[in-house]
Amino acid sequence: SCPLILVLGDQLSHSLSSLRDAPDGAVVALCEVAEEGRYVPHHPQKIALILAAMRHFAGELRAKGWRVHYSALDAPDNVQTLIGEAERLAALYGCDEVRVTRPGEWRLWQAMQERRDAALPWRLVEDDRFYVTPDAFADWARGRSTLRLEGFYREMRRHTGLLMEGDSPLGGRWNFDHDNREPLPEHLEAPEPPCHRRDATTREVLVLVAEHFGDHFGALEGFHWPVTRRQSLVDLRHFIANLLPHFGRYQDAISDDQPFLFHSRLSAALNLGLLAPQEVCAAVEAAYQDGKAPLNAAEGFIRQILGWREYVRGLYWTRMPSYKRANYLDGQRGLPDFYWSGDTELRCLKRAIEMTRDNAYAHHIQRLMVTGNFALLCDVAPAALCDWYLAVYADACEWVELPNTLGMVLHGDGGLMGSKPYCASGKYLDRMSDHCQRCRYDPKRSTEENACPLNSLYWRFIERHADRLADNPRMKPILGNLARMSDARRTALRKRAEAFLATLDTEPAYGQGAHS
Ligand code: FAD
Ligand code: DLZ
Repeated sequence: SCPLILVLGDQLSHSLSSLRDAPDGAVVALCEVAEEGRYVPHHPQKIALILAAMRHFAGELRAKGWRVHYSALDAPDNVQTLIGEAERLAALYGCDEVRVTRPGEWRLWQAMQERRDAALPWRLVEDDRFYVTPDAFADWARGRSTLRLEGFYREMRRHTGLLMEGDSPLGGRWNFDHDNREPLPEHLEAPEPPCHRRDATTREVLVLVAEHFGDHFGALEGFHWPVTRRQSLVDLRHFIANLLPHFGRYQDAISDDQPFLFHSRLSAALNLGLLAPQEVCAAVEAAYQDGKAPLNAAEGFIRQILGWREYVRGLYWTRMPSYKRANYLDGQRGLPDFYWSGDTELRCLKRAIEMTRDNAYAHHIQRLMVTGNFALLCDVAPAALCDWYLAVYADACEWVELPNTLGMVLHGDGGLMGSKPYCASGKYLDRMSDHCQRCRYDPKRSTEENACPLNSLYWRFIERHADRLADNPRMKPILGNLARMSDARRTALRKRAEAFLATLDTEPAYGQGAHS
């Protein structure tokens, strides 16, 4: 007898805990199943990335001597769910347990936990590819009234020694955000991302995905994700050599025609396990120490991975499953239809959605301050927005998507993650992007027919939540501005916002996501 080791599509690391100390004869299973492709309508590039990476990883495991069973999506006996297929294979190979590393979603974790004492028991092992385990995060969180990133991040810097000089941060500061808020200068162009060769395996997957998931939102043509560790390392080297030096400075910039700017595009490779966060942070620290990147860039980047990425994962595992139901600002609107087409006259949203469609990617500020901010100002229901973010990005895994969407974008957790809602008017977009110059709406106007809708929506949002936000010291100046506004101005803003909202076609409002 022997275990069946189920390796999921985002567990493609040779150091994976479930593969450690496996007895001779253990069978490793990788299963392509329709259910994982459809529980939200994933972007075809995301599905192609995962299946191509799984197929390449299976090949590498075989080459290392593992006994591997690979269930292809169109295999006739495939039962098309992860649990069902693993149990079928365990029976087929006479295995006495299914072993799996903690999955990245509560949905699967719970289903697996429920089978711990079944006739064919499932055994979950901790995923130690992160800096912090959920238990260690829970220890840190215990007894704290707020769980802000900053405190967690400092502790992580001390713990790892990254960018530290003894007990002090290099450069004397923990945070160089102040230097990292420049819009893009007019003629600065970021280098193109590396173009990876599509071998026969990848080409086969692209055909398969077009056939099975061609009805999902998203274009396949521009697929250029790294599908192996080797290709991921090419992307990492490209980032360090060509992008990191500018990363900090233009971290918050938004461009009408450059989708990637100086961002790394490493999130998908990291989340699938093709790269380890530790090696990425070490490479960035080394680039700083070799004088190849300034400190504000290195610190800004390391904070995203050592700080935000670990922090949101900790929150996810300590707060689920109730976290997913939180809706502090009571958003009830369905998702505007144009999130699935880009068919809107708001230039910033149009471009962010088109880039998402073409690349299965939008950078952080587009996610937070364009598609996120608009949904926040329009009271979109968290479940509707979360399903969209989980579907459309190649890097989307619920452990990282949910806290970012529900917590950071929608303030749905009432301030656990962010000390105030990240709401912004058209002025912010005008300052940080070049969209407004090409938009039919004017960011400097608020109530006229050609006024940027974000301006009136912003004040409607502040008015609607004034009571909830009154005790928040960071909201006081904005609430003061609202209080000083004349009644006539307030009414005009409210009217303009309501008139705009009435023109939005939305999916039916719903309180529960498709896969809740
Ligand atoms: P870079 O800008 O180059 O940043 C470097 C790395 O830092 C990223 O690769 C990522 O691993 C990490 N990182 C940066 N910001 C965050 C963050 N806020 N939380 C966690 N890690 C971060 N990231 C995902 O990996 N998967 C998601 O499903 C996801 N959903 C998001 C949804 C919303 C609404 C928002 C606002 C953010 C989301 N993010 C998500 C975080 C972030 O936007 C992406 O990690 C980033 O845009 C990926 O592009 P990049 O690799 O070029 O990032
Ligand atoms: C996202 C995804 C997709 C589209 N397909 C598969 C698949 O066929 N087989 C698989 O093992 N994993 C897939 N995944 C990733 C899983 O959805 C992911 O492992 C869980 O959501 C937990 O993070």
